[in-house]
Amino acid sequence: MRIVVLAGGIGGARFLRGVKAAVPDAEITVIGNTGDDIHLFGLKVCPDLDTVMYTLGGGIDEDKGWGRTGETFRVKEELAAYGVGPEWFGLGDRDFATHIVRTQMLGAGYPLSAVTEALCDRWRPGVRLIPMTDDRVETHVAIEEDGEQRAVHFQEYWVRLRASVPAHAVVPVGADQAKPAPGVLEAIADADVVLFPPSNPVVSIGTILAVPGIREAIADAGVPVVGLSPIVGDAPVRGMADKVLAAVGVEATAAAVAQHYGSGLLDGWLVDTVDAGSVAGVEAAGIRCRAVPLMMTDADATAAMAREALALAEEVRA
Ligand code: FO1
Repeated sequence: MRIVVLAGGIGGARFLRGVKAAVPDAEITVIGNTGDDIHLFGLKVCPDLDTVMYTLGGGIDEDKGWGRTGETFRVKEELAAYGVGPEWFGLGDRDFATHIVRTQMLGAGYPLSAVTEALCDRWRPGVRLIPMTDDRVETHVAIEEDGEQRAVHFQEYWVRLRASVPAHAVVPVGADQAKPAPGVLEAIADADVVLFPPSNPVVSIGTILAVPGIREAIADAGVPVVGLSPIVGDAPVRGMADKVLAAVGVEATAAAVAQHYGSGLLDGWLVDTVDAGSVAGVEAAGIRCRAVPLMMTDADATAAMAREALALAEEVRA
């Protein structure tokens, strides 16, 4: 079975573990969000690609959900001693090596998709990980801080400001000019099923869908497209998805997120059992919906979620 998964960072990476456990023989292609990418200290950092790579490759810091396990921060401390920041973004020593290799290869002319493949040669994540595009896309957030409006990089909004200031707009700068990376459209066309993990629908999956051609390819693929709600009981399972949903005028409910994707894209939607009351409304909007446990508390629970998503895909296909 060929499965395509659109993935952001922590939620997407953890769900992917469940997919691998549920269908060990599947050929899984992950289309990774690169809108969170940031240039720091002259280096290209790709948080979501790295989170998927480290999580599936066994190198992730399990507590934080990002960065490397057993990490130290000597380089960051030395940079701070020179007065060089930002101090609010935690790049560890081991992680730095990844960004150095990536930046060196990009400087030598390799596209990000080829660089990601090379990095994955070390981590062997057991999936094919492709960035959504080789072109530069950067998510910016229009915020209001100290009475002034300005646009900041998504990481500044997310990590420095902890999404605590009002966000008026979320803009994937460069997405409209970006082309899907090699292999993205082919993987979608060849897929048996497309899954949207419980990732952020605006800044993760929304950014991937903003690359011209990807949304259309998924809608036209003629295969079941099934998503899992990142909102449980009217709050994000983790992260601050509610803040960016408000910025795009979408209510933070499982049903509203399904309708935000829309029946033109989504065939099936899983909500948590606490949101069972929203199933009828989602179905009325033309999206097949089931209520199942959606908390990724451990490996078994996550694999069960993946199995439910694939079962719903089969129901839709029949
Ligand atoms: N998230 C944080 O909350 N604080 C950090 O200092 C931080 C550093 C960081 C470094 C490398 C990396 O790959 C991810 C990192 N993240 C950090 C996670 C990241 O900012 C976001 O969670 C994702 O971009 C959202 O998907």
